[in-house]
Amino acid sequence: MAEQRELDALIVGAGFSGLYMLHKLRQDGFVAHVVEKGSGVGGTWFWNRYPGARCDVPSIEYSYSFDPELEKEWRWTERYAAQPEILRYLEHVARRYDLMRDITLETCVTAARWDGKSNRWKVETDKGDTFDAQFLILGTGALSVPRMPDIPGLASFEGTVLHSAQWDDSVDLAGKAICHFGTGSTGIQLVGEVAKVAGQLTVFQRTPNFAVPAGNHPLPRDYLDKLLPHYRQLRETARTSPLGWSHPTSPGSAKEDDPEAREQRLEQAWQAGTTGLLQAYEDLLVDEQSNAYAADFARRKIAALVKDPEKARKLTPQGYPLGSRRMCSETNFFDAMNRDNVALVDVREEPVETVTADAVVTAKASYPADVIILATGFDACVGAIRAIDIRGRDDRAIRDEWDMGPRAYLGLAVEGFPNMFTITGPGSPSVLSNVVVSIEQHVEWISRCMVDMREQGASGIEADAAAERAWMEHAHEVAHSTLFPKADSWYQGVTRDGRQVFMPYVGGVGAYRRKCDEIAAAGYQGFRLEHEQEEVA
Ligand code: NA7
Repeated sequence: MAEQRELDALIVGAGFSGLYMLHKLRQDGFVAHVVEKGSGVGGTWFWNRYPGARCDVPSIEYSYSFDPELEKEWRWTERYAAQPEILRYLEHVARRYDLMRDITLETCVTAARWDGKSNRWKVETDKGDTFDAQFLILGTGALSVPRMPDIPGLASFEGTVLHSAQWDDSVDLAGKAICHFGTGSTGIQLVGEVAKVAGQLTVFQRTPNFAVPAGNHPLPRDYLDKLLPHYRQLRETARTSPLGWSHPTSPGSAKEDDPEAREQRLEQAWQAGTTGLLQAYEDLLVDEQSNAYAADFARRKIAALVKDPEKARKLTPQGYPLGSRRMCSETNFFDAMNRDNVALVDVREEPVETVTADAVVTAKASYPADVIILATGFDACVGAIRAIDIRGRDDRAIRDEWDMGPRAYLGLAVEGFPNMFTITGPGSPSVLSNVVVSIEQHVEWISRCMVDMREQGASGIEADAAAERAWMEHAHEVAHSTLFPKADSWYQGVTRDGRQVFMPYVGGVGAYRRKCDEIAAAGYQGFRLEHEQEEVA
């Protein structure tokens, strides 16, 4: 039955963001409710159930820190948790804090309209529910709207099409002819698993990515017992660090080390797994020459890991700095490439002409397919927000407002959209950090803001246009002082007129937190607060 409710806050999404936001607001005495599209909680970890799905941030850090009791009772079994374990953890959190009674599942928020007369949001869902809320909080995730590629003829395919983020585990892949698109973090994990069961797997790659062995391993039973005395300190280190995790980046410059010492340090970092390589020297993401040393090292590793020189050539990234596109974490991707049942097609050299009822056809060959897998990514950072018809002051639509690239103050609030908060929105560290740390920081900042407003009798808060502009300029400047913008990547949004806009904030998690805290302590500098008797619009 359709619901109709008055709330302090309507939260969209029941992933890491929405679950903690609900818990925190309840603790602070607010009436909040979550609306979630999935049939269960978990967000990203609910949807991305493809074989091989795994986090590449250590599990003891990719977890909530807000409650030391929760930390004590959850034993992660692997250094990098796989999707089922993270989903179980989030389900446990939802039960432990009795969150489910305030979560509506299998429901999509379709529209939200700011009513300037009442200073409240009117929110609608696809099930006909209406919510009247003082605050609208978007915990919609940066990577939650799957991107479907524009492959000619795909609609005429008569086999099964699976997107990694909408996986159907009832599809049996054993012995099948499979054509797979996409070699980002997801594709690299998927290919490693699918290769083991497929009859024939053909991987269609557009841009090769740097991939480093994950170095995953089981955690011993007593791991947590040994960690507990230091866990709080480790969390504090993560909170104040540049990337949101405790492992520090090594000081020094790759170009200033002698070749032997450099090789040794890069080897050690490679062995540490995943993003360790990027933390081998502190200048790898700002200095082209230093970066080139590390990139060259990674290229030599690919040549050593992949037996067929032609495959190795195709898999070797060229033309962009290491780390300027998301570094991938691989477990058996390069092994898969060495298997006889795995072929690699570089679609830049051999473009796909069409998909037929049972094959993918290029100028050179026809590749049979029972199943097509699309690991083709997401409408990153903005997709899930733009999917909702959000109307702010004067009926302004966020879809149109962000046509020329997303704009937001601190990645938290948008001018023209009072009392709306975006958890890990564009302009905040979000995808360039341990996102759980960034989520906790945003949730705590938002709840503090709501408590402060309640105490001051304020009914509305809105980012000031000049403060928002200044923040975006600062974020742009910081991004352009690094090598990140030198690559085409999903970190960059594309505007209506074709410009690229770098979306996450690269200034560092710790520095960003300090800035947000200073702004709050200074009475929400850069925001306009409205008090009960005034009208916001
Ligand atoms: P990504 O990193 O966006 O990867 C998508 C991949 O799909 C990437 O290799 C794309 O190539 C490729 N792609 C997209 N369209 C096509 C077509 N038409 N043909 C061939 N290849 C195509 O998404 P992921 O899901 O892997 O990872 C997203 C994040 O989720 C990840 O970084 C983690 O943070 C979790 P392109 O690079 O665009 O040339």
